[in-house]
Amino acid sequence: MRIDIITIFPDYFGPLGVSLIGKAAQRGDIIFGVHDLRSWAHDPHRTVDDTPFGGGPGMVMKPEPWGEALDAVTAAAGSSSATGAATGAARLAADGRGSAADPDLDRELQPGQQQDDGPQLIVPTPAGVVFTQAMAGELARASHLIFACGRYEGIDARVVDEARTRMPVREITIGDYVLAGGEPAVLVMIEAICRLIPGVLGNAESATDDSFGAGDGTMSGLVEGPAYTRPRTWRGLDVPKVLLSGDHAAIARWRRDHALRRTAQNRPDLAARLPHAALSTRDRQVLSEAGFAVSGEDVAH
Ligand code: JFE
Repeated sequence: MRIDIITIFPDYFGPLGVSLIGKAAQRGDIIFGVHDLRSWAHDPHRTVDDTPFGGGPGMVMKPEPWGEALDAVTAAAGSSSATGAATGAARLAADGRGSAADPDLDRELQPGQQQDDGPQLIVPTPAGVVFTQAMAGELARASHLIFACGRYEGIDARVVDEARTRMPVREITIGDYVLAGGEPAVLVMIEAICRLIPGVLGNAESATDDSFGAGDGTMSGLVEGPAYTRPRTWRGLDVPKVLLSGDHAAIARWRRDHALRRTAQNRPDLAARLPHAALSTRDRQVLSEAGFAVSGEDVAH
């Protein structure tokens, strides 16, 4: 997968060079291009913002540098350079101008990887659709993602309108809070997406192990229960006995009870969406004891 990021703060993306994602980039499984938007601002002050038409506070990002940046990044990626594993060295190009010179090598398709589907643009904004695990899974199958990081009060709306005439565009929020710009949202999305790319995570099963079977990290609608490791006793606190019992059915039941309890207490929004048919009598009892009103529990009186 190729990932381009356009930002006025390229240094913000240093963390992409470390941990799982840094290693995937070193292997060439992910090719990053981090581009300074000001490279496409041609006045002496390299201006990227201007006052809003219609009035109002703050500044808006000018469309011209964005148009040129997207032209350059879409052209430079070409077709086959976006399709998969690079054979060469790691790239985390913080080049300020677009890493236009990625060699256009023939590359084998990896299992689970599809043909080049061209670039798609992702624009973080508080006005976007909410980023989900399902969306991360879809984007992990893409061959080329371009992230556009706004600042100030956002980007002139014509940039997205024009981009939509030539590529898929998603405006995405990572949650209901207002950041000062798109950069942290892009780091969050890249982490969620890249851990789902086959081969990026050390243990291929781990990305789905964090589920209770949905395979998409959503745990069939439940949050995770608590986890423990050694020592068996720490500061007078014991690991729950059942986890040491070797009784796999009892362990599974205990984990499900705790996942149900935490979901009821912390995420009533998720608990309300649990499919009725997927809940056993025991499940309903656990939810009910955790203070969650299970629909239908008192129908038969
Ligand atoms: C930008 C800002 C006041 C935006 C247009 C670009 N989940 C999430 N929260 N915040 C963002 C994403 C985000 C993304 C991109 C951004 C915030 N800002 C700041 C300030 C109003 C805004 O709405 C600029």
